[in-house]
Amino acid sequence: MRIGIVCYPTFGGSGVVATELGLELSKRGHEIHFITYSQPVRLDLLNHNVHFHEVNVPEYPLFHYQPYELALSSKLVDMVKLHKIDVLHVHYAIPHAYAAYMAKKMLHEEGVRLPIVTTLHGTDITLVGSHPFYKTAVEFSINKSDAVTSVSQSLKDDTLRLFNITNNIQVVPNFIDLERHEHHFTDCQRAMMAEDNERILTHISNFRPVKRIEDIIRVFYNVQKEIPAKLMMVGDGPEKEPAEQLCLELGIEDKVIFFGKSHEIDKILCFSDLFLLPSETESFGLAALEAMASGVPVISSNTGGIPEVNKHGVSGFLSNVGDIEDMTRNALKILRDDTTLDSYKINSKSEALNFDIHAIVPKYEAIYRQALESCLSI
Ligand code: GMT
Repeated sequence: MRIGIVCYPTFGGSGVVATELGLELSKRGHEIHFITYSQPVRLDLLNHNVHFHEVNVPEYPLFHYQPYELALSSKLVDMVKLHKIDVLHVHYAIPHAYAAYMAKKMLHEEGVRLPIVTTLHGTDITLVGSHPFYKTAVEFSINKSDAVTSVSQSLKDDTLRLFNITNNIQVVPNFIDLERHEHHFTDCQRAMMAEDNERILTHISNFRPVKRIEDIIRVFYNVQKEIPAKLMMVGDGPEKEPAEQLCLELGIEDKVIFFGKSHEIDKILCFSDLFLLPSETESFGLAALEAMASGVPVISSNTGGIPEVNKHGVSGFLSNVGDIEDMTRNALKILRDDTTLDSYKINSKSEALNFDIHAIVPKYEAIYRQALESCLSI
């Protein structure tokens, strides 16, 4: 199939999922066309099966807001016609599903049928999409998609609760390329980060308020009072500076390393002992799955789709949002001795097997085929 993929090209989870999906589909013989405003961060390999088409939005002083949806839907029409794209898969409803619907309608005028598959990722539903300013358009574009998927059962439930949905939503969980998370380096270079007797705790995110960055610092503060430890903070966003300030106030600035955005997530996870994800809401928690695939147990909140990924008492522990004391207790339970830590590491890796890319991607292929058949039969 020739498949168009629309996503946010940044470090966010939805862009990562879309990129990994496209790359895997290309390995399975499909021709992939990424259509977005810049080259996705994890897309470093363009070849005869993987193409990138940039959406340009010319600046014009009359516009207070530059019309990205308009530019995107025009580009979609042009690319679908030029490359004979069979199906369009849009990740993150806003504004992608809406722009895709407009493109579909324009193409229909020219006798071209284009099925649209929309994948809901989380904040497009829970934080942004359900806002009264967007809700009508988001609901419309979900209902008008030829197929809709959500990355967890929890997100599906949220979508049905928050919107008037007349379309079927299929749950297709996020996935992981376990091969990529096998550590191929003989030395993780752990010694560069911490002393032998120190545990390494890690957090990776976009440092938005929803990630509850302060909770991470406070859990770590409690942990390092009990056992020698270091904290690796990976990513960037509005909560990074307040977090650095808090570390200074607590006197733990020497024990916390702020990396900023990194392309070396696998190396960082390679020397990590524990991953912290205390989010306010999380439709899935891809970062937790990436940690587990690298054999890193997870201390997380029990919100949204996280319990579908992190199994309490197996791959780590779940606590109520904001329960710093419970998260501290659980972290210490895992980190207290090497034998216990090793058993959680093994468990995390085997839980990650449930999300093997080779088992999940065929589900998307089946959805594309179904959408294509039903769209052509109308
Ligand atoms: O977590 C973020 O803030 C980024 C956001 C995104 O859309 O890129 O992530 C969402 O999609 C990810 C991939 O499906 C999920 O793993 C994250 O849980 C979800 N984030 C939230 O629901 C807050």
